[in-house]
Amino acid sequence: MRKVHLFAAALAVAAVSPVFAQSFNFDTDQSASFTTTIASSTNDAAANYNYDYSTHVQFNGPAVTIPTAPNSTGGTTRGVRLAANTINVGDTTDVDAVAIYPTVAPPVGSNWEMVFDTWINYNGPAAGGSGSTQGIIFGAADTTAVQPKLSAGPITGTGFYFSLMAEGGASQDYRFYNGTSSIAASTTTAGISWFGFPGTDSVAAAYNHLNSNWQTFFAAPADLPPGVFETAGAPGKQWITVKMSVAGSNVTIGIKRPGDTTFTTVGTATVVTGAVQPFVGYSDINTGQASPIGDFNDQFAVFDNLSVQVVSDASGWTIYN
Ligand SMILES: [Ca+2]
Ligand SMILES: [Ca+2]
Ligand SMILES: [Ca+2]
Repeated sequence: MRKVHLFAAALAVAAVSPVFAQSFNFDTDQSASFTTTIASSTNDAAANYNYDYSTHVQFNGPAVTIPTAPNSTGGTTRGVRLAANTINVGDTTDVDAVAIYPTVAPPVGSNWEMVFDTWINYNGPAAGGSGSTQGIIFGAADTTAVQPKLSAGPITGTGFYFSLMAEGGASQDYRFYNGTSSIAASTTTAGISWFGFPGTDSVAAAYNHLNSNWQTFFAAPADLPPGVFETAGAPGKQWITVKMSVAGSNVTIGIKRPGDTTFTTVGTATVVTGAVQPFVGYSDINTGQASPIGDFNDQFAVFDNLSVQVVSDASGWTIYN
């Protein structure tokens, strides 16, 4: 009887105490806890780890005011700002991207999750402006040397990642990349299902912001006050919270929109195993740059309140086996 009680007590403790957890609010410069990996032969991407996003002044399009992130406390307004293909004026050499890997140790377990707030900004009004189509990326790789980027052919490394385009400007705004040794840069890779569609098909329609599921999920507001969300079907210019839950080779993507109290599952995917280095990032999808130059200031994503935690780890239970 006594043995049973001890076992129950151990279970209760394990249930409320993640095996591993790491979180960042970026209210101070936490760059020392990250590896910054830039996918650009010309270094045309950047990470600012202590950016005061309340200072952003929109150059092109309706005025934008970025408030404190949904999971911040005390109204703080600092996060990590990622930008790509806007650092070197006139540089259209290659597709640019930047990824930041929290220096997680020990490596994440078989069941883990990453959660973050993100504001994906863009130049121009609803549907964007010149060269506005860029997006966030998030996933995991086998090493921090992997340089995830969009529309650039296979990427050397093992891992997977997802992308969300800011303003629906691509024919495939919701993407999935996955692979061993070479992460396949295909927008129609089997194994992803957005809102349960298209399953194992390679039909790309579900990846477009014009798809009815995305139009409903990111519905256009009845009015369009300046500084808030403005493009139906796309996540940009508002705070969303993303949760990527990994259970072995199964990944679930959940999103909280402004005001949501629970995550809505928007995607499920089958991924390679062995990707133990989580990352978030930002990428252009082509080599061209926005014009005029002032638009560069509007092209970025902010991440705040990033956490990575092992939610259950079979290895931690060996003592009870
Ligand atoms: Ca913050
Ligand atoms: Ca460039
Ligand atoms: Ca689109």
